Amino acid sequence: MKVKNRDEKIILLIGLTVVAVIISAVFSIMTARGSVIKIGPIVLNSSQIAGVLTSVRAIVFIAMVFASKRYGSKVSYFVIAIGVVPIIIEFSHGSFNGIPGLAQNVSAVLMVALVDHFLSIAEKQKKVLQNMAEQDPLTGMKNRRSINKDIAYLLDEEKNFYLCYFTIENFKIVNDTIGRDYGDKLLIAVANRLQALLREGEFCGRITGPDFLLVIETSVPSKVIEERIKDYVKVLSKPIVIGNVESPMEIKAAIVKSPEDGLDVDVLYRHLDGTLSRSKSTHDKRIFFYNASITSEISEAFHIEDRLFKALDDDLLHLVFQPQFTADTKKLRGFETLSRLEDEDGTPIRPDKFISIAERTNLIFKVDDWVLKAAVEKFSPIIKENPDLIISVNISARHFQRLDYADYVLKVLKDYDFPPKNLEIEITETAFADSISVVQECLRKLRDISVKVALDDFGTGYASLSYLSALPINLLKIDKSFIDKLNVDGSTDNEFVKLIISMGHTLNLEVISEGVELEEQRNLLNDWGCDLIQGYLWGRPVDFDQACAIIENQK
Ligand code: G
Ligand code: G
Ligand code: MN
Repeated sequence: MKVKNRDEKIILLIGLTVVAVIISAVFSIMTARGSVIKIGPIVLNSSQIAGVLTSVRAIVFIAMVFASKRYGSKVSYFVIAIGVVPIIIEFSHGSFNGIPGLAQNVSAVLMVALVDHFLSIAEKQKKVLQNMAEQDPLTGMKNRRSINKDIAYLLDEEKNFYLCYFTIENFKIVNDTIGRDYGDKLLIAVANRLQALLREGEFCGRITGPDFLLVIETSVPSKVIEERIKDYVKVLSKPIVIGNVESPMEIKAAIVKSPEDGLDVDVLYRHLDGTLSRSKSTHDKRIFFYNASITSEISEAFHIEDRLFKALDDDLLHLVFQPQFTADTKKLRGFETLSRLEDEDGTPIRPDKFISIAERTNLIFKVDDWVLKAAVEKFSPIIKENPDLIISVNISARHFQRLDYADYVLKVLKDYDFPPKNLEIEITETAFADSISVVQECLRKLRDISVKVALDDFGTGYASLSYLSALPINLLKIDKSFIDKLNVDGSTDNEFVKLIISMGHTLNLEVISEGVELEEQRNLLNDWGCDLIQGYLWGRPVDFDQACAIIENQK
């Protein structure tokens, strides 16, 4: 395409040059001879003809400069110079008829120079704009647009290449805690590290935020490329020191190769995204190659998301309730509300699966709001008869991004006339991963209106004594994984569970054990002072009518 364009330009330039030379020749002859031309009734003398020819020639010169940036002006000067030669010769013979012609040639030179000058200014500006559109202003690297253009070129040329997407996993934390200026400097340092590593056949750019893309043009097998990428990850993962602040670098790399993994920029990026989201849930690896199972996981997630959407619209989501009892006397304390969803053919979709998919989209807000309303609505009349019963619901950590969440809960409770003291909100430790002060504020508001708060899956996350004592929590739920490991003959796991129970009591919290399946487990927990028990031993999750029957049986 490019070559054809250049050929066309050269042919045009040659054509224009011939025209200019002919005009110059006629011009010289006319001015030298002082001829008269008759075209029908029109009679033109030599100076009139010269005027017409000069104007036409000027237009041809301008066209030449436009036709070729490189040669247009030079060829014009050459043609003008040839035109001047006969005039100079005439001067040497003592004839000065050519003076007007000389003046016109001088003005032609000036005009060509002027047009050429403005054209090169315009060209420079175009280049600057083009650079701005294709350069990342922070790091000076190629931006997404530019790198996509290069990838499209490689695809067009049917080259073999790898795309390697590097992301700095801890960038958000660094940026939020140390500051944006520091964050910017960190990105520049990473860009420099990347660029310093580049070899022939490799180029890179910044896609967005802390995400960089390296393109390696080669057809060597993935195993060899993995070694090369390991080198990159090793260098990029070294802590970065700016001023006197050192930041660890948590780098993950996702890789796709073309043509095997895709023949289209969009498909390659989609596979990179899938590979990257797989990498987020794996903590002991840093380099991830795309494979087809990632696509099937993504399409399964799409399917579940679709099903969940439909379920919310058509009321297909439903609830089950798992009883909780006192560990010693098996007195009913209340129920944990758990949501259930089935596929079109009736097979259950695992709740941890659809909940985690809902959490990645904004559907979790709708799911949890629906669950809260449905649970409160169902149990509102029951609570009137059983004023000590506690109904707990699981709430995703993402709700705490809503500063008014406590007000929202209060409004729901009012709408369904449900006493706040009979509601318990279950949260997991991931709620504190983002901003503890916002969560604290929200939990405090909930406690102020007498809603209870339970800390779910305790022991599996980043349990820290300092936040535990700072948070307004009522109940610690010991995760099932610890209960599974209890041993009548004694073990370190036993000691760990004992420790959680006594720590909970020191902090004035009640403690419940989840997933209690065996009488021996219940005995141990009861001996150690665990307050409450939830598990298959005393009750599986049941539907609302069965839950009501359990309540009746207690009386
Ligand atoms: O019983 P079950 O397999 O449903 O629970 C799986 C996980 O899903 C548990 O961790 C539970 O807390 C969570 N879960 C169940 N229902 C809901 C819900 O309605 N909202 C949220 N956020 N989590 C739920
Ligand atoms: O994470 P959360 O605590 O909300 O999860 C409760 C989950 O544990 C639910 O999926 C519930 O069905 C399940 N569960 C509750 N008791 C038992 C039990 O005794 N054994 C097993 N295997 N699962 C249980
Ligand atoms: Mn729970």
